[in-house]
Amino acid sequence: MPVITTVATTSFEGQKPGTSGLRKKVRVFQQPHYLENFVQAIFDSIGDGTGKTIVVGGDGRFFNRTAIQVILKMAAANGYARALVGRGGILSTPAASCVIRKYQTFGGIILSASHNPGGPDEDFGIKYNIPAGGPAPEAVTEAIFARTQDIREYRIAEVGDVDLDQLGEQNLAGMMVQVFDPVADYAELMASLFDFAAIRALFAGGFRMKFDAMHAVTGPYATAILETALGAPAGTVMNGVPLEDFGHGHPDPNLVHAHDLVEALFGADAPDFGAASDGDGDRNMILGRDFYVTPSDSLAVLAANATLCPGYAQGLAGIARSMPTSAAADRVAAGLGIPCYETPTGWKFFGTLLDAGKATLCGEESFGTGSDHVREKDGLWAVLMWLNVLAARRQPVAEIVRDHWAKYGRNVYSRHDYEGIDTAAANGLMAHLRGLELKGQQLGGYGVAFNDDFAYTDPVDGSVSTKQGIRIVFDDGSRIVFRLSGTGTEGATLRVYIEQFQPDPALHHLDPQVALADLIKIARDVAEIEARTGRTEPTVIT
Ligand code: G16
Repeated sequence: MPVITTVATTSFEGQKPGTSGLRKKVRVFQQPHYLENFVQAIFDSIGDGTGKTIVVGGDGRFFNRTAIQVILKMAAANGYARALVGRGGILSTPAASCVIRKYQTFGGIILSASHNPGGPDEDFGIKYNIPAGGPAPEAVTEAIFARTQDIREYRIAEVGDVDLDQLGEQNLAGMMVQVFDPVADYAELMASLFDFAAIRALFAGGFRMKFDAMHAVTGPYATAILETALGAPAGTVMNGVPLEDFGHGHPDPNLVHAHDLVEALFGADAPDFGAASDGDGDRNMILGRDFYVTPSDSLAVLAANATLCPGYAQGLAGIARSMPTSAAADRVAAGLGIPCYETPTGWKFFGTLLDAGKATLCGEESFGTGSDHVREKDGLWAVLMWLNVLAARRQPVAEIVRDHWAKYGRNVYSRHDYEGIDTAAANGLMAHLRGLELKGQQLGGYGVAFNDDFAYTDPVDGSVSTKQGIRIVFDDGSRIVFRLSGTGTEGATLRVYIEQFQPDPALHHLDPQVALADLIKIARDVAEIEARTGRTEPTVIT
């Protein structure tokens, strides 16, 4: 007989979910009871799981398998009837969302620290997604956090481990564990949205691409879809085998960390198209030959071309973007005569808009793009949508983007990150900005229209979120946004977002760092970045 044990425990400080779940160093999660407390807090907060089904999987990083065994044993002890687990413990974040929705489960637990590095000395994370498939809204994460503070016990089944590599059903202390192919349902969904025949024809005609899976979760998905289903030559997928430490890499698809891909696309004999995804497969970076597409522009271009894809042929109900994302998508929405919503940073804020049918496409400057097909951002989906557009338009990526700017104007945009700064200094800097009253003042020749701390009222459920980023908006519509990252695990990361609209096509070719130089200086000065953080330069510029 399996033994269900109730284990006495005491609460840990700081189990507060951030922008996307609880992210900490692996060593923090390895403390006795640390993971168990948080998992029990999830189970206690989401309602009675008796007889229900839960999805479990992760991005394959170090501690993924260990955590999955614990979660399964705790799910069994908490009365769940069934758990769906990706083979090898692998499940990308968008695929988890797909499976949660398709099989109408009681949500899912996803193990990932996204784009943060993995390994014994690196990061781990855990988040709960609701039955609609999306990240838990703030009311749920707050309930989970509150529970972690008064937790006294957790329940776990004292049984042997599940064989995570064996497809099929296994009984675990009375709960049925079904180990399934993590790619199949997701691949089927993609084939229903995009013109696979046209993309196959594109590859058959000699079109060349590189997809950098960064040794993270998308390797198996990209290989199955791009190479097997769509006929891209073997080797199109680079770094396609998921590794527990991502091959010592930092699985963040940006110009700094996806260096193998950047070298290929900006080097001699570059392929036509390049893309990368992150640790858990929800982010994407899009490159053309010798050309980088900002995530903000990518959202706008995809929105403007969406009807070329079968899944979006009926048109879009609306577009949603996070506040720090550029307003390029707003111009497309205006052109299409559809609404554009501005939400706080975090995919969870798109959920209500998608559920209510108010938005079809969503995007964030942080390399996130997605649609109402799931309730997470989706890296490979964005790549396939680009491929569908390329197959239909038969133009180079750079030309498509330049045509777009010529039609709508260019929202010149850049993000400067100051990573790993002292937390007290970062909080002090934000408090300083919050205290400024700049309206009507001149900063470096720019008149300030207003400054505020962004607050959002969800138009569907009325929930209010405050302190979502400092905005300084100038008379010409240019703006600077400051916020602290909610996904880091060490010190604080200051993000500075700089944007200026450029209607003149003769100036569209300018390097954003040059075009935005005045605003960048204003940002550094007004926030007193050097004096407060000791940093003279950002660590990452995208
Ligand atoms: C998470 C959220 C995203 C959000 C990003 C921003 O991404 O899911 O919606 O835009 O964090 O992070 P930060 O607070 O660091 O700016 P991911 O890919 O890390 O899950």
